[in-house]
Amino acid sequence: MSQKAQIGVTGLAVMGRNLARNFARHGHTVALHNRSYGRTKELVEEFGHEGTFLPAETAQQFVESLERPRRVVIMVKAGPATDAVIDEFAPLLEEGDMLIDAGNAHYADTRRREAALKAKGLHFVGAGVSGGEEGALHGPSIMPGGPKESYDALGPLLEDIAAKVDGEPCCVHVGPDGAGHFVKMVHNGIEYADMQLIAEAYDLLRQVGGHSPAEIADIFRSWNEGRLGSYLIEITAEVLKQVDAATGKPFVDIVVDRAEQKGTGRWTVQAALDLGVPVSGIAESVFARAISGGVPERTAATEAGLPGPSAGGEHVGGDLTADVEQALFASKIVAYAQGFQQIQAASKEYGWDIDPGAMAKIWRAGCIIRAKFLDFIKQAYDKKPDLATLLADEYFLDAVSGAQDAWRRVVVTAAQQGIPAPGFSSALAYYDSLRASRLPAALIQGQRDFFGAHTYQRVDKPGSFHTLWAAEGRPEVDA
Ligand code: NBP
Repeated sequence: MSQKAQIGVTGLAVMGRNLARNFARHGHTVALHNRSYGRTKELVEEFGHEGTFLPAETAQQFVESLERPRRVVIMVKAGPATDAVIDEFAPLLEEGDMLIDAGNAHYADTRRREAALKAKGLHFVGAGVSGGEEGALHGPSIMPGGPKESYDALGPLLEDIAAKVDGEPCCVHVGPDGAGHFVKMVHNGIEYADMQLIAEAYDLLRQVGGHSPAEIADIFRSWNEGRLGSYLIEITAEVLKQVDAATGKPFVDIVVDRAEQKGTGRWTVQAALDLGVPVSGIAESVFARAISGGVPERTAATEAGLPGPSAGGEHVGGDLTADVEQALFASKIVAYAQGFQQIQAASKEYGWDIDPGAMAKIWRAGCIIRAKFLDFIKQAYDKKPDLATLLADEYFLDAVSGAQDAWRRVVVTAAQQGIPAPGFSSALAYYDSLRASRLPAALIQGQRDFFGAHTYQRVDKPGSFHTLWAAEGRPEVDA
């Protein structure tokens, strides 16, 4: 075969197909492969005119059609399929070639695969890709991990097809081994939190404010013009204004109110627990979905007639819509602050040296959580790369302190009216915990020392101490 491809894609379902087309549309010759040849054939028949494709029926032909170092993008169902593809391709590749897993892999799998392939002289790049099928075709946000040398050979191609903001690509080398997939996972966790907070805002505007879905769509549309401007706010307005053609009812009213939580949101919380990072916003959003899907429990609660508040009451002290906007913005800041803290903790744990500002930069377009305020996150980390929490940055401090009275009113109204707002209330609790000069953790340490001799530290002198709780006078000893 004379003509060689700069890059190849194996796995040509919706994501792989669109990525391959995106590379071709940018002038790259793209080798194509899929387990079953039908998808490869279909792609060439339907979209062959968009660029230069080299379809291959076998893995061997595919590998032979690639220039060296070979760049093989794997876009298959995450999990055992990825291992199957790696096992098939690794023996056909040569030293310095690259396998790029662009699926939604767990970062621990990516670490394992990278280590195994490194031993064989191959580069393995776990690349987070966000933006769904539209993003894959028109410009996703790309979060590649793996060895830095592989980014030198691969980065320019990825940057070519990535989304752009002011000409700058939403793609950067995140860090070694699993760093890219870790950041993609946290991105998805933040997405969960953002969606939950938006849903709570809608619920309050509907149940307390008495607004119709169409009116709330207008409110979201106006918020989208301001500091909350983001893809998720924009599509929320679209979903809320949608009317069901069959019944004439608002679309949101004909959809079963059970959300799924199988994937990366859950992984984010599991990883956060291991790292000891309180991502309460993301956790609440995963749990809220789990509650929504808990049909037996919800049915039992309805049948038992769990009562709501005896008196409803009004939202007092401020305009509900303006207050909900403040609560939403403040809670969103908390969710992002927690997500970035998790990225920083993992970066430290695994020695990834991730630049948090660069992550905010590559999320500004192409991905689901693209939002205006990511510019401010980028600026915050540019000013202070080791910022302990975003809430300490001037912009976010001002935003949250300006929002806090409204935020509290919203949480009070939700509690008084019996409307679940776990995202808003847990974000507020996190904010109050961070700013507290004393936390009741002191009492917990006392309890732990009482029943388990776990010791405690004193506020007035260094060292570890234990109180002899059973002894007369309960003397304290150095532990
Ligand atoms: P799917 O996740 O539905 O996977 C289908 C592809 O995997 C087909 O090409 C299929 O080949 C191949 N495959 C399977 Br299944 N088992 C295989 C095996 N044992 N060996 C070789 N190939 C195998 O495709 P998708 O929806 O395009 O998603 C691809 C990846 O992108 C996934 O990891 C997914 O999580 C991720 N994703 C990301 C986003 C995003 O927003 N970033 C959105 C959607 C998906 P076949 O044609 O022969 O059956």
